[in-house]
Amino acid sequence: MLSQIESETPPPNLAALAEDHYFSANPPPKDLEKHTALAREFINYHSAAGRRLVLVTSGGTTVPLEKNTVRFIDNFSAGTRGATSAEYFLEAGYAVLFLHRQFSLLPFSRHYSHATDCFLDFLREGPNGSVVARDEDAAKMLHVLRKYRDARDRNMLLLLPFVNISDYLHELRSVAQLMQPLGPRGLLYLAAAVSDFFVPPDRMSEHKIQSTDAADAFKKGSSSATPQPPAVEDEETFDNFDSSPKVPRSKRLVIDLDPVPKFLKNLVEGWSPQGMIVSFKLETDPAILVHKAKYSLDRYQHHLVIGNLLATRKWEVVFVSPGNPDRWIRVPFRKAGAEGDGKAVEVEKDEPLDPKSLPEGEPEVEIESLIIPAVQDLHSKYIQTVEARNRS
Ligand code: 9Z3
Repeated sequence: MLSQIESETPPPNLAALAEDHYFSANPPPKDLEKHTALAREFINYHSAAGRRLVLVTSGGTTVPLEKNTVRFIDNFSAGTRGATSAEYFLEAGYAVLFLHRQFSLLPFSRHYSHATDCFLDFLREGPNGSVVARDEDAAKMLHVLRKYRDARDRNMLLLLPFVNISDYLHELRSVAQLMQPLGPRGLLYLAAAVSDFFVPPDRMSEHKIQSTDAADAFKKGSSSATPQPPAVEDEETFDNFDSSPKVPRSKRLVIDLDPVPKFLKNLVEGWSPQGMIVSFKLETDPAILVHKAKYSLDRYQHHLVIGNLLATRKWEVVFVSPGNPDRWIRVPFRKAGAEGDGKAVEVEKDEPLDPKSLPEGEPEVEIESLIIPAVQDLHSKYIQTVEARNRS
């Protein structure tokens, strides 16, 4: 009898358990409520207008090593993909909720906030103590400013920042859940470079991790004690220039990271069951990119994986989606060392390009200007399919 009851009990939903555990153990960001209120208003406004809305995630996520964070692990992402994509989504008529790493690139202002030219370089002093754009920059700046103002004035762009991995996941879950009234008109475009590993709160130091034990005697209560160097230092040769094995174990910082739970399944099945979900897959090894993209699609059963390689991400991406052949999207370029009239050409090839065949510097065309119309196309088909299914 007991075994019959047991066999009738549904198996525990592991994804839901992992979600409950993660979100109760990792505290929400302090602005979550404020952000949620802004997102709700923005989403409901566009939902009522029957407009398409895209959540674009952008930039890296930090992994704090201390609760009072002095040190953290970070990644390379500047948010170029996300910020640039947001502009092309606006161009295509989407309302854009831009969930981005604080201080990473933003749509429109990205044209003036990159590392090589400081924004002050674009300005000069005008008549009567005014500040104006430099003559050579004025036309482009006016164009960008008008687009930015138009997006803001028409309430088409909402910017919400996050910093660390746990803030990102809390914000993503809340916003995705709020997007449900949009049905299939909601699009989730997950371009943020999300950390795969983190320090769980129960193993995280409350305060700055100490590099010496100078504070130990003080903390044990003998505040009058003069800190003494540890005896072990006398016995071991300590040489900063030659670590292992000469650096004593007690002097090293060994970081033990747990895997960040993969919440794409929860996103697809629970948080945003009707929205179209586009994830990105980043690799550095060309040999595994397509395989990893397909694996992700198969595992999470969402709608599109856009694969890209670190070295060539501004030149090519590959679309992997169910029921469609893999589709490489490339910006046209002049092949390094190629003969002929030197005109930019589109290379058709079903595998990654050799980075050595690419010209130096940045492409002339932003690849997002090709990615977004292709995503929009798939989104239109997705909306038709879901609406037809809902009608029948
Ligand atoms: C990407 O692959 C983005 O395209 C980049 C953009 C991060 C490469 P930048 O900010 O770079 O323009 O400099 N994003 C997603 C990477 C990611 O973390 N994907 C997860 C994974 O690969 C899955 S959601 O496991």
